[in-house]
Parts: sequence; structure tokens; C-alpha cells
Amino acid sequence: MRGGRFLTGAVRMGEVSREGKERRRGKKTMSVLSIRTVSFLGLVLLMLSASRAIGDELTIHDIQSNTTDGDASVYACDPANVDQIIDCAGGVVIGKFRGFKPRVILQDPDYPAGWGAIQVKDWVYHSDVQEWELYDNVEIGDWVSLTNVWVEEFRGTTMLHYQSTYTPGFTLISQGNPVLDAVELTAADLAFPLDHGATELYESMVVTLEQVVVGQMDLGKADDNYELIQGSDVVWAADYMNAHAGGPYDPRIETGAGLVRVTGLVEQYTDAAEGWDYYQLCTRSRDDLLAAADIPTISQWGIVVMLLSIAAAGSIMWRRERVCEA
Ligand SMILES: [Ca+2]
Ligand SMILES: [Ca+2]
Repeated sequence: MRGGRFLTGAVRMGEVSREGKERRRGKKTMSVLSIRTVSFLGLVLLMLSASRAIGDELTIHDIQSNTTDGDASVYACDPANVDQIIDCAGGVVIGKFRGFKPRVILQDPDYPAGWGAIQVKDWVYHSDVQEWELYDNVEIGDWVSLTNVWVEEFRGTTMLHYQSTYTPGFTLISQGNPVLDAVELTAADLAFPLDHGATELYESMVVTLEQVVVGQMDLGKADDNYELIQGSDVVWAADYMNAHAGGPYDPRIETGAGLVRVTGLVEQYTDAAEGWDYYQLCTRSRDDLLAAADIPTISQWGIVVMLLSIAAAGSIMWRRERVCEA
């Protein structure tokens, strides 16, 4: 596996360091230049090991958790460099978004604690049958693996690109997998202003927040972000991936609205030139939102109980009539 090679690189760097220590013991002194040279060689070995990928299959966790700075994947590459095209063991489809280029979001259930999900952008359209090769042939709950894709850091979010130039492919490993549990977080885990150390590991994973209140709206790059306030912490959310929103916002989103639960995918949006740098919780469907107003009030429950009682009484009377007729 590619991840194995990455670890091999780390071991090599350690070996270089140990050799340096042995030389220090023998000669008592070692020039600063030599130490820097050894460190540089170790870094080169690490980078070389991270750049070899042909024929290897990475997990989503390999791609997301091995970073250069706690954020960008070490596997992010220039697509012109075919040495860096990879295969990915993939995961379960947890979301689909039919944007300008359709996206499929995969999450590996073997890594529920973090670094477990990734977005895949499908560039392969078959005009003869009018379908996107990946997007239109996988469903929520399918386990999908990928071959010949490449990794990009786009606006701070790690993406896999499925592009015909590199002869990509996908395999349905299994279908009908159970819905993955959303990771239960607090607003501090996803807070705005952003904290990479707290949030990056959840990128593209399904997470949930409970008991929040909608704050300001019309925020962010597309003026469609809204605040979710929980105590003194604020999270930014968006409904642009929400298939049922019918506009920039789910109809239940308005300043001051209480939400019992909000579930969605975590996405980063960073554009230094425009001054943007935030994570957003992206809902996928109306079911990802449960508003306080969605839960029947006591009086509504009273009406439900009354209707059920009438139905039950009617059923009993009907049975008695049938008995008398017999
Ligand atoms: Ca990121
Ligand atoms: Ca990432």
C-alpha cells in the first residue's frame, strides 16, 4: 500500500538520524553543515517515498491524514505528473451533489474517528447516454473503490479527480451498506474562526450538532452561509448541497430559529486572495435538519391522541357489530 511506502520513508529518515548519532559518538563533533545535509537527505527520502504511487491503493485515511502542514495532503499533485496518479480503496457513498461538476462523497467506515472521508469530482460525461460515469452509477450506501484518480487541494478541501485523461475506473465493492453514524460534535470542534487542529480531521465526514440557534445569515463567499450558535461557539453552515432546499436556504433557516439537530458534511473554503478561510457544515437533504418547530407541541400531541382514540373506538364498535351479526 501507498501508506506503507510513506511509513518506509519515515523509517529511512530515522535510520539516517541514527547513523548521524553513531558518527557523532565516533568523532565527538559534527559540523552544522553535515547535520543539515543529513536532515535534507531524510526529507528528500520522505518526499520521494510519498511520490511513488503507481499501482498502489491508498485508503482515504492515508490521503487525508498524511499532511504537509496539518491540512494539505502530501499526495496532492500536479495532474501533469502521472507518477502521482493513485488508486483509492474508497468507502461508502454518503453524499452526492450535482453541481457544475458532479461530486460523490465517500467515507470509509473503518475510520470513524477522523480523516475518514473525501469528495470525488466526476469529469467523465457520456453524451450518448447522457450520464456521468461515476455520479450516475453509484448510490448512497454503495462501497466504491477507484483507480487512476489524482488528489487536489482545492480551496482547502482535499478532492479526488475522476478524469478521462487518466483512464479512471470504479468498482462497486458492495451495495446497500447501512447508513453511517454521524460523528457527534460540539460547535467548538467546528468553530469559526477556524482551527485546523480541531476541525481538519472531520473534513468531508458526516457530523452532527445538537441544540443550536441560527444566528447571522448571508455570510461567506456565496452569501449563503449561516451561523449556528451553541453557547459561546459559532459554526458556519450552508445548504448549497441540500437537494431539497429549493433555494440558498432550507425554509426552516431564519435568524433566531432553534434547531434540535443539524447533520452534514464538513467542507473547508479557503481563498486567501478574497480573504476567506472557514469550515462549513453542509446539509445534504431536508432530513439533515430537525427544527424545534418540527416536533409536535403538547396541544398537537393532544390532537393526535384524540384521533387515535376515535379510530380505536370505531374499530371496537365495528368488531362488536360483526359479533352480533354472527
Ligand atoms: Ca482541509
Ligand atoms: Ca484534507
